[in-house]
Amino acid sequence: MVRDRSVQDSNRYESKGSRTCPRRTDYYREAFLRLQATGSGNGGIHDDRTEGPFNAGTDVSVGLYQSLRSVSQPGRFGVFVKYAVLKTDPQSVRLSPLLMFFPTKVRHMLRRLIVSAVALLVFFVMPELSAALPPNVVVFLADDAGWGDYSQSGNQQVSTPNIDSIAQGGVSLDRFFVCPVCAPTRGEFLTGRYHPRGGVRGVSTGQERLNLDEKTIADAFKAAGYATGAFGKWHNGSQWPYHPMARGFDEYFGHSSGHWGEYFDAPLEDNGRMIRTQGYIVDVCTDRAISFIDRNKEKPFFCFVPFTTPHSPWAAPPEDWQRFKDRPIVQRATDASKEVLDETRCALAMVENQDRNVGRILRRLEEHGLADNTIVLYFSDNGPNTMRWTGGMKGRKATTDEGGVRSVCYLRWPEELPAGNTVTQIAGAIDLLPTLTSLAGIQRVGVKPLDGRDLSPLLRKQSVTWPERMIFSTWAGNISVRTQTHRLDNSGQLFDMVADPGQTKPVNENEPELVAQLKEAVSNWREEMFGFADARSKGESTGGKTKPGGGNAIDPRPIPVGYREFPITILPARDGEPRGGIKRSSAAPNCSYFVNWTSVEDSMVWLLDVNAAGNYEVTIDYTCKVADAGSLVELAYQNSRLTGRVEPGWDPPLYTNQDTLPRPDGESQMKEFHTLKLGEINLPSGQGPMTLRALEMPGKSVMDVRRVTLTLLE
Ligand SMILES: [Ca+2]
Repeated sequence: MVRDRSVQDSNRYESKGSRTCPRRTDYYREAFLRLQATGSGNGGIHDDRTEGPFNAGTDVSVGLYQSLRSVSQPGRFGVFVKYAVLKTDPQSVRLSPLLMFFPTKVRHMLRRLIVSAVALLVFFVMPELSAALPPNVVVFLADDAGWGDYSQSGNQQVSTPNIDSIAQGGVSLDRFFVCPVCAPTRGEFLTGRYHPRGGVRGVSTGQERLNLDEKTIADAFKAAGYATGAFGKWHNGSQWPYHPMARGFDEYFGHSSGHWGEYFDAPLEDNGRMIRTQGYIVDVCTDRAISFIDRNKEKPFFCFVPFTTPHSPWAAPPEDWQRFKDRPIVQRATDASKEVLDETRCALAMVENQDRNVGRILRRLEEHGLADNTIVLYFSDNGPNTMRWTGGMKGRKATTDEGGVRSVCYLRWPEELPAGNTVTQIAGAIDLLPTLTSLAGIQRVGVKPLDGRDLSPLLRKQSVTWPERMIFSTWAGNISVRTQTHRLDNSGQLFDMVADPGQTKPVNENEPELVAQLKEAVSNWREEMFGFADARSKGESTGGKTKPGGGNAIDPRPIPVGYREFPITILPARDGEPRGGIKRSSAAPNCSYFVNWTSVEDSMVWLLDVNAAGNYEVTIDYTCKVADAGSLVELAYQNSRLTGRVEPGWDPPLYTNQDTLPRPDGESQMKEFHTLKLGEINLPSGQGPMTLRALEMPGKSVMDVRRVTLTLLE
């Protein structure tokens, strides 16, 4: 297996032509060519089972390959020599015919001597080799943190030394643009392409899903032999094969929804199964990321840590809130009249908790001796979720103004990139896939054209020609476009972002040509993304193309069910449609549950696409007033039916231990749901609605429903 992998890697690495830094296999090959020349002078080490210079001395090669990861760690250099000598069969060393007259014993000794000499030589070139190891990658992604939420940005009300250290030890991308909301930014990070191309059109009800024909950055790192894991909020599709473990991640822990109602002792998904955790959600997800790093420290890894904060609910750990609850807020939002000071305090308290968790991971990289050869990236997915300090920029989350789409972006790689570098060229989330794959010297997977650029020449401070570019932002039918110097906002006003970074004085009259050029660019971009060139209100027909984002209509793409490799399908209320009197527990569907089920006329529906026909176990996470227990419910899909009773009654109070501040109106208070085993149903393959309704309702209501889970049985 190991040998196969080394050969695969040789092909993969070899095909990359434009690297500025030689990678593992180049050194590997070079070392062996050198060693061959130094060996017996007649082929050196040779393995007759394979051909070509690369495979010569395969066993030593394997030893070298396996040792490359460990040599970057102090005190482990000797492992290689021992391993190579033990591993190599001296009989595979071909000696010069001139030496053949020596007795067998002497020839064997000579062979062993050559192997040892080769091993020692490789040992001495190891320091050089270690510099060429593929870097690990750790990507931190904040949720709803604004550009202004860090001390590095000049916010004196918050202290983020660990996050700041990434910028100080590497590169800060000064004008880095993400999307106005969460799922689109994640889609752009994953694909290097503008999110409408990949079908990401909203943040809930299935609209957040990234089309299955898109390939992700994790696909690329996984294909290159990296261990890959994601720990936190996913938000680009929950059900397999939209699930992160079908999008290039070997493992996944967190929640795949747009927001989560429990930040303390949260129920979270552990590789497909819901489990109850203990502690604060960011601490818990960081624990899992650290465990992943510990388990994979011997091989290259790609560790994605999409934090769930400071997205609401307003729930900060008590020790962080204690520091902030009475803190004066003196740096205010651009529109200070709309700032809620306690929300600012809570957001910053959550950012400080996040900073502490970034520090835990950075320290663990140090402890493993991996810090120098690990690319660490930190950015956020949109502007701040409340009006708070943004350094004077206009806009917040969900707007296409500068403050809604500008994020910090810090990237360090101590072994390769100069520290303290500020890149002033505009850049964005679309650039991260081409940049990270280029830095790591790996190929991307997939052939669809990228919108992003490889920023690595800028990160390396190389002098390159860097053509002018435009970066587009869109949400809910609004589009703005940024050049290096200007922004045309969604209403067609042009701002000089150098002279007027707060977008206070339109300069349309002074720059009619630029206005016309950018308006045309927006029109073309809209046509390319959404299928129509004119600005129109959201919700209108788009002739089958991706609609502009916004709204909570159920996405028309059905929910895939029934894959042997991942038999569990979770159907949250978020992705279902309430009919009759049934309502969502909150206006934002993401962490909602169905309530007000008070009639046998009511139903809830999920549109499914059943891949594998077969028997499925059905469970329902529910609550039900004790007096109302005993309803007979029916789950129906095409001609299949399953009925069962809702019992026992289970009516816990809403949690009271979650909130530092009252949560936003659109978000539900959560409670402890109980899992009802409804039974087994045989589902035929194909598409159609799956309906849950009541046949008998002895009390005043049926139940509240958080999720239905289908598990394909053997
Ligand atoms: Ca967000």
